[in-house]
Amino acid sequence: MPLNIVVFGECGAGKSSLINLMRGHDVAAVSNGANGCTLHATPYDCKSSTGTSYRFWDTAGLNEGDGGRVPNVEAIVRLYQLIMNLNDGISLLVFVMRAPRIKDASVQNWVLFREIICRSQVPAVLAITGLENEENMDSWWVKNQHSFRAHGIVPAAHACVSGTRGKRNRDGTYKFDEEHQESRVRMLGMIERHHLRQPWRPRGVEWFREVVSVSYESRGPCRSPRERREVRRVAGQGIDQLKSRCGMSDQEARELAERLKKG
Ligand SMILES: Nc1nc2c(ncn2[C@@H]2O[C@H](COP(=O)(O)OP(=O)(O)OP(=O)(O)O)[C@@H](O)[C@H]2O)c(=O)[nH]1
Ligand SMILES: [Mg+2]
Repeated sequence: MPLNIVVFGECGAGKSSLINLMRGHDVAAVSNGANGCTLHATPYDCKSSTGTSYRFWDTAGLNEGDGGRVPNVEAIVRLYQLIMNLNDGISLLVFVMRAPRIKDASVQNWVLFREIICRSQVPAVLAITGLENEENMDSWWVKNQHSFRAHGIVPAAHACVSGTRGKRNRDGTYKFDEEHQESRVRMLGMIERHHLRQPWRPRGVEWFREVVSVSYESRGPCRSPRERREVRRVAGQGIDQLKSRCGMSDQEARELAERLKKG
C-alpha cells in the first residue's frame, strides 16, 4: 500500500503546486484568484526514485476566516475526518506556509494537527513557499528560524522552496525553472528522509470526558437518606489542549470540539 502523506496549510500557500512539483506534472488544480481552489481532499500517487510509493493528500486550505471558499471550521473538520479515516495510517504531515509572515492561524493549525490530533506520533515537516526571489532560498530559514521556534513550530525538517515556475521566457523556459527544479529535489529528499516506515494509525481524540451520572446517598441534615442523581459534563483533554496550546477561548474550543466530535 502507498504511504499516506498529508499536505495541509493555509489557503493559497501552494499545497497543490507542490504536489504537482513533486509528481512532475500538473494534475492538482492550482488557484489563480483570491478564492480557495482545493475543496476536497484528493489523493495523488507518486513513486520515489528509490521505489517507495507515496499517496499525497491535497487538502482544502485552512484560513484565517476570510478568502477561502471552504469556511475555516469546515476545512479543519474535513482534514480531521481525512486523518481519522486513513485506515492504512499516516506516515508524514507536510505543513505548507507562504513566506514571510507566520500567521496566528498557522501556529494554531500546526499545534492542532501535529500535537493534538496526531499526538506528535507522526513527523511533521515544513515547506515554506514563495522564496524564488531569495538569493539563496535556504538562507531565509537561517534568518527566520528563531521566529518559528518562538511560535512553537519546530519541524522535523524544513524546505525553503518555490512552487511556481514564474513567467515564461521567449525561449520556452520559465523564469524560475532553476529554483523550481531545486525545490523538487528538496521536497522529495525531505519526504524520503522523514516519513514513517510504519504508518501511525490515528485514534479519536477524547474531546469530552463525559460523566454521565453520579448517584449517591446524601448524608447529613436530611432526615431520610435520599438518592440524588447528577448529570454532569466535564471538559476532556482535547478541549483543555485547544485552550492551552492553541490559544483558543473556552467557547471557541468547545464549539470546535463539538464539531470535530460530530464529524
Ligand atoms: N510566487 C509564488 N507563487 C506560488 C508559489 N507556490 C504557489 N504559488 C501560486 O500561488 C497560487 C496558489 O497556489 P495553490 O497551489 O493553488 O495553493 P493551495 O495551497 O493549493 O491553495 P488552496 O487549494 O486554495 O488552499 C497559485 O497562483 C500558484 O501559482 C511560490 O512558491 N511562489
Ligand atoms: Mg490547492
